[in-house]
Amino acid sequence: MKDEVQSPEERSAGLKGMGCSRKRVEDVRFTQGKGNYVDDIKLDGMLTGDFVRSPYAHARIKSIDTEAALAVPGVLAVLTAKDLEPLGLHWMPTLAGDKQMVLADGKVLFQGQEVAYVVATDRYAAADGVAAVEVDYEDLPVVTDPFKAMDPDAPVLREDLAGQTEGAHGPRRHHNHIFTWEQGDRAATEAVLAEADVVAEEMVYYHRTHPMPLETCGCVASMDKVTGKLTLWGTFQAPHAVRTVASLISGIAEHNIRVISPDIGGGFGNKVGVYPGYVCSIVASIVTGKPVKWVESRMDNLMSTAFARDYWMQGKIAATKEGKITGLWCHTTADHGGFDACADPTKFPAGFMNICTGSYDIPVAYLAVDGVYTNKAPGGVAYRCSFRVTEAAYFIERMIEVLAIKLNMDAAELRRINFIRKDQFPYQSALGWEYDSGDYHTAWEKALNAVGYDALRREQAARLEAFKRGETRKLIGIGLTHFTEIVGAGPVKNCDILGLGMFDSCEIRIHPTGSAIARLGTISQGQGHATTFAQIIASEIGIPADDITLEEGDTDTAPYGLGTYGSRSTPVAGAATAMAARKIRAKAQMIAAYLLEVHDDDVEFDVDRFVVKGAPERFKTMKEIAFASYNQAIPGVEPGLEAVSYYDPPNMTYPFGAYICVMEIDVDTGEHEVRSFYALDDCGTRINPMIIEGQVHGGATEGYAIAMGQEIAYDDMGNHKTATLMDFFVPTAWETPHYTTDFTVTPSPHHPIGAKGVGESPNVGSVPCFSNAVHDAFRPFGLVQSHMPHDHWRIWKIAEDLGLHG
Ligand code: PCD
Repeated sequence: MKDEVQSPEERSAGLKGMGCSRKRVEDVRFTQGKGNYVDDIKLDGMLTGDFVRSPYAHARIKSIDTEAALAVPGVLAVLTAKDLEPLGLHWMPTLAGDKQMVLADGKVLFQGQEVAYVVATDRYAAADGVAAVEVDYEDLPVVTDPFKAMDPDAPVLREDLAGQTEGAHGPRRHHNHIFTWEQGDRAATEAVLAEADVVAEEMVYYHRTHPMPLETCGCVASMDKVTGKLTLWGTFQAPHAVRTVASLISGIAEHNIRVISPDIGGGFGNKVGVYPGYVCSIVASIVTGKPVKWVESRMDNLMSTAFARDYWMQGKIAATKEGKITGLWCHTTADHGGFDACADPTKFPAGFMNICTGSYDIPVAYLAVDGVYTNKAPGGVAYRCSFRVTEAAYFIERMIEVLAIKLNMDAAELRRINFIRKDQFPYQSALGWEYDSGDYHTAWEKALNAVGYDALRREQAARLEAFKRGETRKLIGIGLTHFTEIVGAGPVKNCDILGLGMFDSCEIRIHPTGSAIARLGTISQGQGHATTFAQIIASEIGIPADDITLEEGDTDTAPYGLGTYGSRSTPVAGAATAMAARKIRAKAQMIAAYLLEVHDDDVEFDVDRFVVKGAPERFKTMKEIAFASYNQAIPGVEPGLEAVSYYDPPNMTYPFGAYICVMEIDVDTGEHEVRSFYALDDCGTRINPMIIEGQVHGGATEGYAIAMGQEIAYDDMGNHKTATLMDFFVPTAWETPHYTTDFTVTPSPHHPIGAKGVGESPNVGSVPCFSNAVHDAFRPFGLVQSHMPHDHWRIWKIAEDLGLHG
């Protein structure tokens, strides 16, 4: 057989296992238009639901008249809070311990809020019905500024919370206050600040933005009145959690609910939460006895489902004259909109914002976060970052630059002086995390060398001189960032969502002929899980990745898992995959030993087979072993070859990266050109280098959008100003910079294959990098801090304010 003459290296290459840039198996269907998204689902007699949304940001609802709407041909029902109230479904719990109106109950708190749900035979009839619903509003004073929201006489937004001084995360100080979250040692940090040689202080704002997946959120609910079973297809990043929550709030037994996430066109955190559209569609299906589809429009999506960021971070950073950081202080005001619907693990009301000491060895630190209600959409989702890590990274990477200015130091050098050293890992941070592994100095030197840092600084200085001489109107900015992520939630002991511990799972079944199916508790939204997780199994048990089907997202078949967000799939479900595969390998070893008539310990694994130690010509391939497990009675061994693993990670993983951006800025027009962008990522063991590169390109492009133009903006009346793609900047291929990717490999010591997550890293790292480049260009003229997004106008305004327009 050909097989037997192949070298182990050849056999190994044939598996397309870990480390192989295997082509994405998903793309065969995606590139041919054969994906199956929620809106592709068409069921017999299926109805459509659509929302009447509030034009006001804050108003009392005096009446809702549905009569004209019900007369529209094709309209079957119009649901309002009054209809949901007897079912106890007019409000629903949020993931953050708050509650949220499903349909406006007496008042509205943000523009675009769901007021009534129209059910009709098709989308057009539903739209006509929506237009015919008459709502009588009485407008109320609006608060869009989180600081003004805390004024003593600010309007009361959440009347339902009147008199409640205790919130889900401790005492509330004011009627628009949600929580205060404190971490670290305040007294020690303040003492350090008081005595420090140098203290740099700045307000760093990370503006409100939106994940904006290409596919908006949606679902199809189908209640089968005969069997009593509810099937819910939807764009869910956590299908099992949706099933449990749906059961708890609807009272339908969990085994009678089947949740299916079909193909998803990007999630980015937007599809983690539970939205009114899901609840209303389920109710409508129960009421009408027909399947009901609800799919958001682009405006619906940008106006009402999960925004991201909106953190005002006041920082103080202390250092010695030589630049050694001695302490960090941060007070954050978090604008949560009308309801606290953040998607964070329960015990972390500000997510993992306490990773804000970043890549630096900072002995003492203090963080306080105040969550505040305003008349904006709810959400606060971890848009391509593990629960506020991107805010934390932006904060510290700006504070480092601000400190470098104060110290009159090179910011690359300042970072170098303060990095956590390789020998300090596992590293205990001042704000409570244990970083698993890292080698920041090596990554940093590699990055600086790769871009030719010293030469770049010389070029920048020469350009500055030319600018001053009037020979050019373009400045050069060099943006530096070294970020540390925290991904893979993650230890069940401190991470849960609505009480569900954040483990994850994988089940593997080997078929008699040696091919396999694996099912996971996670769900790909474009990341390529079907490609990469099969690669882990291929390397672990020696079955070619091409012979492994990978399935996710159907709660009737997949093992329970907490889903995909927070770059947790590789750290948690990826670990479960390796562990389940190892169970299979252990059983295969027993079978092989039996077949080869030797003791279990006398065979060893070799790529795709077990060989007798010292007698390499005597072996059984995994294919043979698989068949034997189904066709032979093996004493003491159960038939079949299957395993499942539920994995509770002992710690999170801490990927990191060194990013450098070179930008040209036109002082007169405010236009910029990204001349180069270098991204070095360390995500431990790399499963699929090509997919990693794709992740970095995608995440960095989202980061580019956020830093350079994208925002969710409101006017003083709470009108949403950026609810279409005319106003909300999404880069096309035209604007997207060119990226150079690179890597180092520092495995995670506690992960079975040493892998860390990577999907979020490029968003976390690139935003401060782009922003620092803009700031750096104007540093010689005294710019210290200017808020994102750095669109052309805002950059022009920096130059104007600095007097550079003459
Ligand atoms: N990897 C490899 N290696 C390593 C790592 C990793 O290979 N070392 C790969 C894996 O396997 C996959 C990816 O890569 O495939 C990713 O991974 P991760 O990091 O683990 O992650 P995941 O979990 O899977 O995912 C998640 C993420 C997130 S979070 C986000 S936002 C985003 C990212 O992912 N999203 C998305 N990316 C992406 N892509 C796409 N395409 N789409 C989408 O949607 Mo959140 O929290 O949700 O916000």
